[in-house]
Amino acid sequence: MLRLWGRATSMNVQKAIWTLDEIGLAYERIDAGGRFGGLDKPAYRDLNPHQRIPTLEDEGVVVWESNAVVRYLAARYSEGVLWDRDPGKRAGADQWMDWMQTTLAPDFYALFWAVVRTPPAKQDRQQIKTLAEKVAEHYRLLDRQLEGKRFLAGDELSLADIPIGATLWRYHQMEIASAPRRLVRAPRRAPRLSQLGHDLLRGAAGALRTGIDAGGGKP
Ligand SMILES: N[C@@H](CCC(=O)N[C@@H](CS)C(=O)NCC(=O)O)C(=O)O
Repeated sequence: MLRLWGRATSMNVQKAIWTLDEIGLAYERIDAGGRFGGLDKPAYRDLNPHQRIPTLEDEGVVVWESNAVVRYLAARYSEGVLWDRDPGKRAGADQWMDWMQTTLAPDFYALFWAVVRTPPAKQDRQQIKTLAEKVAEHYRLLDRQLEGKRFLAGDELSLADIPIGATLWRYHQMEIASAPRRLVRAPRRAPRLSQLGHDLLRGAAGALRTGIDAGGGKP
């Protein structure tokens, strides 16, 4: 059986959980990282030299890096659906996955740490404002991309939506944290993205709800 390592509160693990559930695969998930620890154990390091979560094991295949996990699951188990057979169409979704990791994620994580991981008394409002504006700029770009479409790469859910949708989920968690809320309201200023977030979140795997119920976690 497929085995996924990583706590359900991690945004990167949630991408894998969402993909597994979206495809309808049976899997076992083992809590690791955060308060569960275990990433420094030699057995885990043998699986994932980077010692982060998620890590996926599938009958001798081991994949880490969340977006690589999403791609692997789609390619192996969702050909013609999440894994478009047309390389051009697939690239149309794939580019947004790389954009998420290289452009959105650095600013997004910085905002998350400034807002959620920094106690309110130590929060730097100017820093939060600057970071929130950077994230808002990224979300505005996504909003433009969504013009006339239901999802980021067309009218069907694609590989693009899962990593970016996971950030939206986490974003909504940030809003319910004790942060200066009005500083971090990017999706509200991006109505199409907000709608996408709403649709994705409504349809997203129950596991993502487990994440929010458990009160979030490190990104
Ligand atoms: N680029 C990596 C980042 C992996 C990462 O940093 N994962 C975090 C959780 S989201 C982690 O392992 N943190 C250590 C911990 O949870 O103990 C990916 O996308 O998989």
